[in-house]
Amino acid sequence: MCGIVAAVGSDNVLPVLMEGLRRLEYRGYDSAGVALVEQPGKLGRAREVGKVAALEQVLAGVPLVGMTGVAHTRWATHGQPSQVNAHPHVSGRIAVVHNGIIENHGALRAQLEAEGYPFTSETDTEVVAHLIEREHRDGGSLVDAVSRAVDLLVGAYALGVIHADEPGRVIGARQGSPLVLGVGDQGHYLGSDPLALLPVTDRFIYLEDGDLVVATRGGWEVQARSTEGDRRLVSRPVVRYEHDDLSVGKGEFDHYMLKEIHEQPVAVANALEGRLGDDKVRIEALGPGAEALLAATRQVHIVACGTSYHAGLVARYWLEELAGVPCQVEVASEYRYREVVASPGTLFLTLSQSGETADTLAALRHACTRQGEAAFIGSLAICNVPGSSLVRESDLAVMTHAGPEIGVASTKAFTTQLAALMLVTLALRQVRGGEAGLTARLVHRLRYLPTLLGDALALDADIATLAGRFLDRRHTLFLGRGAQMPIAREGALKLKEISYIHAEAYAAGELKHGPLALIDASMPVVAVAPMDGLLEKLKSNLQEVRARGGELLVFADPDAGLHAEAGMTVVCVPACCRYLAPIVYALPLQLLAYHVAAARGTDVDQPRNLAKSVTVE
Ligand code: HGA
Repeated sequence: MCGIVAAVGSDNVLPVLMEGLRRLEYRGYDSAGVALVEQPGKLGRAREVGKVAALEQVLAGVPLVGMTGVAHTRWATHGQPSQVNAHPHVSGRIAVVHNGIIENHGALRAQLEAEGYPFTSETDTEVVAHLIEREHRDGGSLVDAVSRAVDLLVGAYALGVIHADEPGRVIGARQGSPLVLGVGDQGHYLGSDPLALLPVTDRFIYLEDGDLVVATRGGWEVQARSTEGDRRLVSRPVVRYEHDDLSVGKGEFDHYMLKEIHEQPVAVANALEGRLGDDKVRIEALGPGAEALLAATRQVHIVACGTSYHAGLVARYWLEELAGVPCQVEVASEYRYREVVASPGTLFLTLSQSGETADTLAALRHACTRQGEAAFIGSLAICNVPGSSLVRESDLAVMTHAGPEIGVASTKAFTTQLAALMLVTLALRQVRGGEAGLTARLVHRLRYLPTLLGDALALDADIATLAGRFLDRRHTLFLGRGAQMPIAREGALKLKEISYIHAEAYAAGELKHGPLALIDASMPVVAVAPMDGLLEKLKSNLQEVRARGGELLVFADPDAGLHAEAGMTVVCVPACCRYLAPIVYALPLQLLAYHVAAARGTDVDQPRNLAKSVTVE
């Protein structure tokens, strides 16, 4: 999703800005731009559609030099991807970059047009540039003008603002979209993600909603809105970033996604590290207050988006069966606008790779406002990014330790979320006095899980061969039952997001209630068939497909009694216990999606129209 980088230093900051943009490329975007104060009174700007490399080419012809600047990668929400819509947007001698959505942009635009401001783009962002210009026109400080301007905005924003007459000063503002201040020795920086700034600093201030920041070469100050509504200087902690740098590259792999698929044994081992005792989960290792929070839990609401939502759907099966805790799972974009009824003792559990997913954060805040009703006892976030908004705003955060995930299509973030959810499930089972024998067996199997995942990855070459069958297909159906149904959904999501082949997933028992009508020889059907109590039911569903000429690709347990026959290909997945099977079976489906997409020649790591870290609603 959109990325912001801004810098003020004692040397030309263009290289810092461009490196920052390159580091944000993995999030997906459609255009890029940069603006610098070249000399007092003079702004230089370059914008280009497409990749950062295209912007670099423009800059090679017309180099910009300056010690103060803002830069942006845009993922269009308002107005098509085009040069005129790319950020920075300029009004007078002010340049602005923006992440988020200004919801009242229509009314503000009409007002500003009536006042004579000429609009050159279709974006919501341009109103922000003109508003700041209007508020600054009659003098006063730039930060006060930004403050007055943002008070007029409804919606979400992270902003970076520079003024041609104020070299040596960058203003930032945050409301609902992430923004950090990087504290460096050679200058100060703004970034929508600390990863963008790691070459120049590992010290960050995570700005809070309502904050304004003024960064200069030698210092910074943060203003927060007080309860009386005015702004006051506040002190925010400087936090050292303790995460691997993403500059590790793709290594021997063609794409980050394939690398991340293959990192899963290590990533899941890291997610489990230090959290398993001899026969139990070490609840204290889940974080301070975990035991008390889980002991008070009578029900769980899981809220997430996309792949994380699928992890939540798997967890519902675990939580109800293994911990006896009622659980509901919902996509955050619906939950946040619903009058949710929660029974007393409800734990609000969110899942997000980045911890900045706008809908999930809004759902958390929505649930927090309802804590007054005493139904919600607290919030637990399962997240991959330390210091992210979700982590900071939740009562308890269980980190997944997956390491930076660069591919837009989530893989290792998903399986590490599942590992963390299994830990939370077993912890709940323990505090509720669940039978200890099964807990101990599952703890032992969790220790063995990374090895099992390594065995599943050995299917890579076979799956690459099978992928050829999907290349010219337009539709695919994925089937699963029980806790594998969300895995089928995740398999379909992976395939559609990176190969652009339409894929749907169904609980196999639902076939006869509609989707069976789609089945013919041109519709491949992918099924997941581990050893569980629903295997025989699933086999009957597969027969229903075969009877209609559907072509089956089944990922099955070696002892499932499923064998290759005309119209059915069976790929044996390493034998595993039914509770952990969703984690193991996720891998072959990821590999299938990857190889189909790679063979179709799509942009696997940055699929069209999609973005990582979905910071807009
Ligand atoms: N609304 C702005 C910025 C979009 C954004 O933040 N995307 O992640 C635009 O459309 O330019």
